[in-house]
Amino acid sequence: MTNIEIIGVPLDLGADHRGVDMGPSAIRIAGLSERLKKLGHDVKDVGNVSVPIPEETRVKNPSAKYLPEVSEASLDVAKTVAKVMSRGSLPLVLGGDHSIAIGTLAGVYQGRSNRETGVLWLDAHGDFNTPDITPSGNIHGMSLAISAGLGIKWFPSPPWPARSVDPSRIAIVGARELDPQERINLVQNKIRVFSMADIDRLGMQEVMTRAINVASRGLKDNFHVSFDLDVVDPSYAPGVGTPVRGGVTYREAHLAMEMIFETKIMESIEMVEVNPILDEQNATAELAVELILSSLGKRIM
Ligand SMILES: [Mn+2]
Repeated sequence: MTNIEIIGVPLDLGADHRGVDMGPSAIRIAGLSERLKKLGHDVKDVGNVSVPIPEETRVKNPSAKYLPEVSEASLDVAKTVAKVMSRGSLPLVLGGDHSIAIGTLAGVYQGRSNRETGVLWLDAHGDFNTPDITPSGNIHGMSLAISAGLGIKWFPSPPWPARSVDPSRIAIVGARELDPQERINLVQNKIRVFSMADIDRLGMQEVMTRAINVASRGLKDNFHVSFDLDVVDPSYAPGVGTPVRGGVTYREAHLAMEMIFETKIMESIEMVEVNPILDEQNATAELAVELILSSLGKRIM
């Protein structure tokens, strides 16, 4: 039994595209809290962090769109996540676009008494751009780089931790669409990327064994899970902001989550980029709930 606290972050400014702001509602409507309780967990929903909407603001810097707004929202997310961890609970953060990870990871860092965490980043993309190299200016494509310490110029410390994630403990799983400069950035920072090609050749079980080892330093330290629903093939997860075909299958996604549960050292988790406007009968939010349940102990037998 785990004490779980659900935090919604209906932010879409990092994607510069409407729809993912409704992600937290869609995931809740799919029965998240009741189904977690049925698994035997103690669940509390702390509600949504309040975030600005695009109608009330405008883009000032095209290479880091809505940066002041995203920074401010991230501070609130960080505070909320840190508070949940200080109560000994596991934060379950619902996005929103993937820029919310900047706040989540800063909060996890604080919750770990200012120690960097490791992270399993399940995503079709690397999210390892910076404002210097981004083709789109959308911060949801930069969140991992910023959390790994490449964002000090744009997210100055304090109040930001210089790094909230240890780059040697980052494992990206399921990548299949990287920007050219982003790829160079990943290589230069020695980030472990397990692409779809690796999953094809090695299988999901071997890839996850290796990825978990990277994130947890051989099961020696807790880690964070950042799950972008676009890692799953669009045939199973149509309701995402930036679908890319050739993703992981329904069973592979569950296997990954079941293996995460078996480690018993997942410390925090976020599910992001569910876009109900593009979804079919809430299938993607439903999948998000199922995957959360697998990561928290649901088994077939
Ligand atoms: Mn992402």
